[in-house]
Amino acid sequence: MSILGTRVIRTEDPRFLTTGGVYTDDMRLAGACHVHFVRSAVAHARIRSVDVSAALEAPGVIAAYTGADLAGMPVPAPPMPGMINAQMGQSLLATDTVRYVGEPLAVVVTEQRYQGEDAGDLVDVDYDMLTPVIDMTTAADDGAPVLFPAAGTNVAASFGDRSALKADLFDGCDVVVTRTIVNQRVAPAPMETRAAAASWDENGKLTAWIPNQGAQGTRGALAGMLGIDPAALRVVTPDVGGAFGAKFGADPEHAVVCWVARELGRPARWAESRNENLVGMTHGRAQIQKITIGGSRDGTVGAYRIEILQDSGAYPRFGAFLPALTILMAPGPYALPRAEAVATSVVTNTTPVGAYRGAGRPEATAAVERAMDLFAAEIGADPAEVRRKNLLPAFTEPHTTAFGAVYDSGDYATALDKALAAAGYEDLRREQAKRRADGDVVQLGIGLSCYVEITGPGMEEGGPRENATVEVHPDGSATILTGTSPHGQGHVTVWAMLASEELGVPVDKIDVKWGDTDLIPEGGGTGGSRSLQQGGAAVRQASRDLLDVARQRAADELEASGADLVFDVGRSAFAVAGDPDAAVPLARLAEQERLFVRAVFAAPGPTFPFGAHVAVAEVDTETGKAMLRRVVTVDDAGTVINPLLAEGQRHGGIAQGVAQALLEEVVYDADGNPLTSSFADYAIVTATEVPTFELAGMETPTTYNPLGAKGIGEAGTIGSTPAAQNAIIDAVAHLGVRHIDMPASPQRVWEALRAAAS
Ligand code: MCN
Repeated sequence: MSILGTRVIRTEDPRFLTTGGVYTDDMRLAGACHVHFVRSAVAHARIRSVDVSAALEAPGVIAAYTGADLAGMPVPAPPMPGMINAQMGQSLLATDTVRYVGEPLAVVVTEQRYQGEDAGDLVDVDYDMLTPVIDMTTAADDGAPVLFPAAGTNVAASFGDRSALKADLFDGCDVVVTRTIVNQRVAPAPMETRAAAASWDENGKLTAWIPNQGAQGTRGALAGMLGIDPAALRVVTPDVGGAFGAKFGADPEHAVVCWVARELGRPARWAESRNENLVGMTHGRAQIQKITIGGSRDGTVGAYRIEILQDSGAYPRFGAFLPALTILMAPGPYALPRAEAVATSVVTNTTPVGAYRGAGRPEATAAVERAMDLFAAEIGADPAEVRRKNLLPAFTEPHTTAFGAVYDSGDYATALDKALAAAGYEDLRREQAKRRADGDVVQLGIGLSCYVEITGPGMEEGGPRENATVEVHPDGSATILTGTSPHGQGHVTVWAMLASEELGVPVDKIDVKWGDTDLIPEGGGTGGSRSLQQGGAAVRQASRDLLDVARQRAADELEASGADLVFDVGRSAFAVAGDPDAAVPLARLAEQERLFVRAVFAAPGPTFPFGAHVAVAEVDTETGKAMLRRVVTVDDAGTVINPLLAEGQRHGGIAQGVAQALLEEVVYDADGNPLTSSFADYAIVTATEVPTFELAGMETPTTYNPLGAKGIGEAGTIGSTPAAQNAIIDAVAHLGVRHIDMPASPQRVWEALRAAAS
């Protein structure tokens, strides 16, 4: 029986549950000093002076540095040069201008960590205040203060041609609805905050321990910021306590820690506080979307347009590029005869925006799913019927959308039907009708969302790819080296399952290594839910290639022809066909000479998982309090290799997705002061706010990799947000409410009810 598709329990967990993980902050580094960042207290100002003299006198202080000390360091252009305004790079420490509260502008270096907290308070910064730009809607206005005078504009990037938008796009539509909606800024808030430890050896080689999503990408980013040859840098990834997209590459703080270690000639380390994390780590989402949808009264959509405004924060990072992904996925799973999308990314005096679980695709789904509900409400139709009417028919050959996405395979209507059936949709509508008729204080809402998303995108020439090395040892164990970088996804278990399936080596005798650039110089890391379909596929390929090498060795050993040998997975041995006693185990073939193979799997393209979510909410019409009662989902990620892990990914994703709909929001005041810089103010989701999720199964394999697998890591986040938001709005729709922005806090719901009543 195949091990694939079975619920193998995570082999990672015994260690986590007994001795515990070893995170960057746990790395022992003899003689290390501690770096403490002094961060801007204001959103926008010229720095008149930074006086570190008092800090230098404080106990335990070894050194203090300001932007002036690092002035010679490179200022890397934002990522995706050519698309993003190259004049908007960030110095490692702010030199003349600070552009957001929390921007690092100086460091104090101390013997003990606590000493840095105290000494940092003694650094005296004299600011010359500038008018901040906080509201993204006014950032591009004439006369708005410009963050980067050299750029002469606050526009970091534009996507699509606004002047080409068609005036007649909605001609012929019986009904046209338009609405501006907010996809609010949220914080990734991983359990482990950012950290770094750095040490240079006598030959000038740097080793940097950093929690990240891909050591190779981190090495490239770090080398760029330090102006050193990547070959002179080894990045090691210790255990990582969650990343959610925000630990890709490297941040200025990581480079500063490395710089300090070189400057002082001793190891240096840093671990940020929760407070720092909430203002210092990139945020996610942060879009305002103007959506317009039109169609006929029978429920057929004729045209759809989305105009996106993206807040990139103070320095364009991946966030400035997010709208490109939103546009790519704008039509979702629907066959929209006419569709248009444009986007502008602006800089504001707020924390930079980066990737956060789903990165651009949840924003696309939220927009089109709100549009479907607005349209359905306008024509008085059932939202499920409107969706079904407009979904693309099932396809097995690639389908190219108007926005250039090539969907590999899909069966969206079946996903919707399965989700509706699992939820008992008709019964829910009956229950809703009854409560409405009875005028109950607590009303019931049913929210739907259909989604398709892109996983494993890659800009590499020749398509996305990943490498794996598989080695069998003389003692019968095996080692896998992978270019992916798990931080909670369970690759150790699944990569071992994949190799075990081919080689017959038991899962618990397979060691999986990643995240050390000396050991594994190349790799794409983990993001975009790419790992299984590319990294996992590489493990299978390397395992099969290894069998080819081993077959030849076995043939020599058994004095038989390779063609006459069969591989007996149960015994992990080659045997002569028809003579099972004439056999040689793989382990023995590794005795004379190492038995290993490195393979690169190249995918023909990204894959497009899809699904449908149904959320059921109760809303107290007197207080505005919304409670999520059920979340029923179908998330089709092709062939599932380990259902336990895939379901775990769905659980985590759904929780983070509904959190955006219900609770989470990064808020600034008008001066750019963050109002949500602790967990007392940033309402991160907890188990209390979510029901037990009901997961229905559906697997439509892809032909893009031999596993048939698509990504599952972000799907839950993408489908659940609009389902939960739509459910809350649906609960009060009969009272005249058409839209409530996220998070649907009691205050917002209550205000919407008041506005509808008047
Ligand atoms: N899997 C499977 N069958 C499939 C698809 C996936 O069994 N058809 C399994 C895989 O073997 C793997 C897991 O599910 O163990 C997720 O695989 P995949 O969808 O390939 O996603 P990645 O491993 O590339 O994970 C990335 C994704 C992203 S982009 C974010 S953001 C995210 C997420 O994963 N961040 C996470 N899940 C997270 N989970 C944790 N605990 N922490 C994070 O920071």
